[in-house]
Amino acid sequence: QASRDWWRDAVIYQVYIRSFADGNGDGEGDIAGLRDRLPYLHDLGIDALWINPWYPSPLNDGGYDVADFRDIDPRFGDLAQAKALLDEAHGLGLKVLLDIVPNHSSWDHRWFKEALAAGPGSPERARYIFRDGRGDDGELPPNNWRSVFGGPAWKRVTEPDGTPGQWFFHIFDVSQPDFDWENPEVKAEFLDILRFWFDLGVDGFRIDVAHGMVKDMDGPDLPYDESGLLDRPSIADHPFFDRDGVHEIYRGWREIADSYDPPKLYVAEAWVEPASRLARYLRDDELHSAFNFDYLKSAWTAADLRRSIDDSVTVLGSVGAPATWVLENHDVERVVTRYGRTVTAAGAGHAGRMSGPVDVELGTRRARAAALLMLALPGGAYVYQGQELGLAEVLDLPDESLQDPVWERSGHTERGRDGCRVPLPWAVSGSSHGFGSGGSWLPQPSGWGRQSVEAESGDPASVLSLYRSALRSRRDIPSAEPLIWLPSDTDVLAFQRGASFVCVVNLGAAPVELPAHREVILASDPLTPDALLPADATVWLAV
Ligand code: TEU
Repeated sequence: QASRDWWRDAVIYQVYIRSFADGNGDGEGDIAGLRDRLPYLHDLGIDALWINPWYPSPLNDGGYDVADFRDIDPRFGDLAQAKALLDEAHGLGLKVLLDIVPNHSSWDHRWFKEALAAGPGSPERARYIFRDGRGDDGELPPNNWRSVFGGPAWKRVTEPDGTPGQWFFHIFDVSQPDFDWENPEVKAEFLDILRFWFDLGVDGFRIDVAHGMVKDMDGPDLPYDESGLLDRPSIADHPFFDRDGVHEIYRGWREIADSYDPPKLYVAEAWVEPASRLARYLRDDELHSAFNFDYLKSAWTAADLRRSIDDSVTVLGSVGAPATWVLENHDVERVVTRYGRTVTAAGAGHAGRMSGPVDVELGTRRARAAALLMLALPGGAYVYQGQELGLAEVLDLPDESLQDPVWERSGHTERGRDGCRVPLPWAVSGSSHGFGSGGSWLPQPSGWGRQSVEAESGDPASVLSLYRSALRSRRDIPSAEPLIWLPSDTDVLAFQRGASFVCVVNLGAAPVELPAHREVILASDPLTPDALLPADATVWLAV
């Protein structure tokens, strides 16, 4: 990975640190646990890690409520351990990306406490978005905007003199006040935070809500649907998502990244549609790459996947950015469950969750096929911890264990995102299946040990073995060769990369024939006795 463009076809493994591995036995994952497991990640065959927020935080939103952007939460470790982790990862040839959260802080951040104490009109308040309320006594929020997690996007504060006062704005949880990005102090602060981590040796950042930050606070009231939720920007000229001004910020950030040798990397988490809007972020003087959520949201059909693949390759390619492929992250339902829904589309819900019966066996076959498809496509790919074990969404967490603010803020109508954040099973048996000696902060389901790293490592037919083989064989796919579609049935996707590599995915219900004179490199499921590709399976072929 000596190349400066290592990220263009990298496989990046997402570490949700709180649930990865617990080194100190407090029931929460930590840096010590991650350091112990670096050899596992190295053997898996990934190129880089992206670590979810590990900063001091009350963890109201899993650490996306940051109280100090330049430190580590004591539950996860300290800066010395972070440095040691970076050195060890680099020693194994793994790059490390962190998660930066520039749209908001925690209400425990020193700046926010100062803002409350200093009162209306102060420079301290000007770092956030405070406004007077409507109504005779300012008792109504400044407008009707709602939080992504449910409820109003405004919270009234008590002024230092004890009277009810101004309102502050929060796109997400009430404990996550939004910064005012018009304020030069906010801009300067984040440039400094970027340098702080780059100087420590971090290789890049995943940018949280990269389409946020810049707002038109004078914008009009918004038309909400019945549920009152506006999860995604569904209107043109949205007052707080994907505004033009955000691009200027990234031009400043890119200068900093490019001032290092080798240059640092930025990956945008931007729920922006269509692809042409997303492409505006991906320029030589802005961000390098972005998660492909259109692909994540595609249905398990040849038509949908093909359209999404073509869109990404063409539109992102036209601006010189690599396509990226994402099936899971800490916000969405695990792919085994998503593709295992026997009734789809109905009730597509918040945070990518749906309702309806799940066939885990079917979902697992599709998830295996989807993994081989994703890893055969040109560009970079992301793997969320546990995806390589084929973990399903944990749908039956007890109510009292749920931590995601979505559960509370939606008035208990949405169960939230905890089901994909359950601590990993490392061992067949023992305390929390090898996660750590002190239990696990979310309860693990029964049978979790069968999907542990230990169990799957010894089983050549496991999802883990499939990922290991695929990540190894992927290195032989000519990365510079574009995807060329081959003629196929409507329910089949078939393409080649270079002269010798072919990938075939069967999304139909019946087994299909494979191109002749090819040798099987890897298949997500065994071929039928007469060498047909079964339904919901993918095969890699060589001449
Ligand atoms: O997510 C931003 C986002 O737009 C969502 O996918 C959101 O999580 C979902 O709609 C909630 O139902 C990022 C982080 O990935 C997420 O974990 C944080 O909660 C959020 O930002 C706030 O920082």
